[in-house]
Amino acid sequence: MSTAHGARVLVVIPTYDERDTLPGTLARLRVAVPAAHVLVVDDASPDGTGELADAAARTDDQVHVLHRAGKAGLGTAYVAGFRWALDAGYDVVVEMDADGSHQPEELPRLLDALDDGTALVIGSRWVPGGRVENWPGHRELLSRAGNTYTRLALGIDLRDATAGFRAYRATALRAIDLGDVASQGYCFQVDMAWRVTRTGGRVVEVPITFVERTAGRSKMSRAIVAEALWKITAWGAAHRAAQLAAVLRPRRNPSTGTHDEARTS
Ligand SMILES: Nc1nc2c(ncn2[C@@H]2O[C@H](COP(=O)(O)OP(=O)(O)O)[C@@H](O)[C@H]2O)c(=O)[nH]1
Ligand SMILES: [Mg+2]
Repeated sequence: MSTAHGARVLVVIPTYDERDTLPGTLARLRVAVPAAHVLVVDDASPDGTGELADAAARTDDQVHVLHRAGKAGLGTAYVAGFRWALDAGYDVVVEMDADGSHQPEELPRLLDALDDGTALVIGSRWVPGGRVENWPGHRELLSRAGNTYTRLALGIDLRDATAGFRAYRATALRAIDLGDVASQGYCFQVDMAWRVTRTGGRVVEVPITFVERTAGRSKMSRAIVAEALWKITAWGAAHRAAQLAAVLRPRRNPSTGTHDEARTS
């Protein structure tokens, strides 16, 4: 139930057609972090992943399953998992893919980095020491370019804001209005990191080795990339406009009660 530090940890694993990858990931996770509980959020996978998860839950009371009616996207699957975790009173909530790209053996390092002063730990491919294994060149290019664009557009100092291997403090999730998070895919990861930052939470990146899946299929699509591009552009523009408005806003002079001239510095 609890880690060496006494925190109750729930690992949320969203699945859609992962029958070839989920059992191995679950088995490795239970060995790597035996105290952690697991919640599989399955979207009625046609390949029977949900039934496999139910079978695991029947023999292991630390494994739980949330069934949803149909494929509704990674973002809403995580939001549903986060709500479940907060209702059940977990202290730490982990995001992890089913497909083996996020290695359960690296989770203890993420949890160790989640100290009292940290809201979110991101397992990062693009900090020194982080790397990818067997990832197609076009995926690496997309990830690197997407992260550079995100950093410039939003002005956040994260090397891998789109990464999906993460540990949140429950208090950091409670500080966010989850009902307001409508993004999917990569955009969801950026959205959450940015929300944590704006609510004053500290975000830390630790290096990981991301391993390309050896079974099953990626659900990444053009629509997911397009959503990330237009939303991050819109958020960045709104953020810059708000910053500019704050600089230009007339300031009240406390001694005279009158407004000073607009300042630009
Ligand atoms: N529940 C749920 N899980 C999803 C959905 N889309 C993707 N996933 C899961 O999210 C994780 C990451 O997806 P994946 O296709 O590997 O994306 P990639 O790593 O960017 O290629 C995997 O465990 C998928 O099964 C969805 O719509 N619903
Ligand atoms: Mg994957």
